[in-house]
Amino acid sequence: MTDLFESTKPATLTGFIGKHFIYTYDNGWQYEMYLKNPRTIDYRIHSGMVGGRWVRDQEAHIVRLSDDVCKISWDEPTGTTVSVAVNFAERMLHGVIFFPQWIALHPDKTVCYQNEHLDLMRQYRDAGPTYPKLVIDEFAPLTFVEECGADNQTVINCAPATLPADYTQRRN
Ligand code: FER
Repeated sequence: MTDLFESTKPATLTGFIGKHFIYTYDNGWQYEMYLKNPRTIDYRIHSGMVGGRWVRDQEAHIVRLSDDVCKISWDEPTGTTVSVAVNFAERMLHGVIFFPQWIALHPDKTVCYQNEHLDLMRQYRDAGPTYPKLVIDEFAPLTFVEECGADNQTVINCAPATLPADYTQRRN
């Protein structure tokens, strides 16, 4: 029986935890993710259907697929589910996002600092409609990657709109 609050294999994740990266899906949607610890991610959405949304301390399932490749999967309070496979050697990821129908109809309802609206997001989720889901399947090059260490609260700590204009333009 897997402990619900433990990563599957935390010892295999040392090369991935602390990574902070910015990426733009081939459909133009720009995202930013921080692998906070073996069980947790923070993120911001800079553009796209739910641009402006940001989240801290989302529980996630993070696994190592090779020395350079990990997979991050999670179930949002909104009912959106996401699975992202990241290849740090090739600086490329592939994400699949499964949006409930209510978000496809009213994406603006999820554009907020989610941590302050968790109960509302669960109410929206339970009210639906859930189906048909909107499935987004896209590759994204990583345009910026840095190491920030584990459990760093300063990496994702403000809304996307309050960042300097050139924040997402940094390339490395
Ligand atoms: C991602 C793809 C989708 C991502 C987050 C989402 C942080 C969506 C989240 C949401 O709308 O709830 O790569 O990375």
